[in-house]
Amino acid sequence: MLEEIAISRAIIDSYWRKLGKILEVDVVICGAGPSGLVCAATLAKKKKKVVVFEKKLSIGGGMWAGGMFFNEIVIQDSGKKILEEYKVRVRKYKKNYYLADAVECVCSLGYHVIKAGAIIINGVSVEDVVVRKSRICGVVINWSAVELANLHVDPLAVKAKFVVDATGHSSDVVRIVEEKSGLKLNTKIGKRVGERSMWVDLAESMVEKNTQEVVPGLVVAGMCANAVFGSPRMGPIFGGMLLSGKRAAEIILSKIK
Ligand code: 48F
Repeated sequence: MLEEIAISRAIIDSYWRKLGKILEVDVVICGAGPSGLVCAATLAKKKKKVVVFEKKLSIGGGMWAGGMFFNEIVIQDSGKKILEEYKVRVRKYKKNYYLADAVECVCSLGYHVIKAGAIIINGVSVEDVVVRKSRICGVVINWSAVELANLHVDPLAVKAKFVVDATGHSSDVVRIVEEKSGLKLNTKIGKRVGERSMWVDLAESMVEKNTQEVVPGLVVAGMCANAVFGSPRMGPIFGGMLLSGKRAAEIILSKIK
């Protein structure tokens, strides 16, 4: 016989343990879009303790819907190799243009993130950071539903050696750091430069270079990196996002003790 209370207790006990595990981690990744997911999988494969906070219920960010809900994504040679590492089936369209099913991409990336040992917490937003001695050393989180309902509920904090802003166009974490920390970003103006209009080739070539530690302890990845450094958007091509996620992980791996 199945009991209602046993189900509730199983969920509470297990979630409680999960939350306990993520209070102090090596890396917090903010946002489970393509760049955040690749970053998480790359770090977790190297045995780093990783948690991904995703404000929506679903992971995948802008990857589900390809371009304008046509759920096919385009990638170039460099991105193709990464998708294949994650067992996504890639089809050639023409030289240097490949296609993959958008849903298969998100599911495969998510599967590998979890199997590599990273923990994904969905429905939770990063709403602030913790700063000590001019270094970002954690994030402040709350249920996304709290923000949606405009409730006055205080958040909780999580400690991390590194934080990755992979929140996409909105670059939420960098905005918070800029507004509240008094720290200067390592961009040419010391602040977020802002995203430029679409220019696929330039945007894709810049995103990996823009993937950097912008203030001590905070690395930017994916579309956030282009928004912070003033590069263009690229639309529904995803190679740069995947490469940026990998690059963010490599930067952290080279610095983390
Ligand atoms: O937007 P998103 O997919 O970011 P990305 O990895 O990829 C960008 C592409 O999807 C596309 C593009 C190029 O191909 O231009 O847009 O850079 O994923 C960002 C994720 O972060 C979540 C958001 O819901 C999304 O799933 N997110 C945003 N703000 C927060 C957040 C926040 N404050 N806390 C937690 N998650």
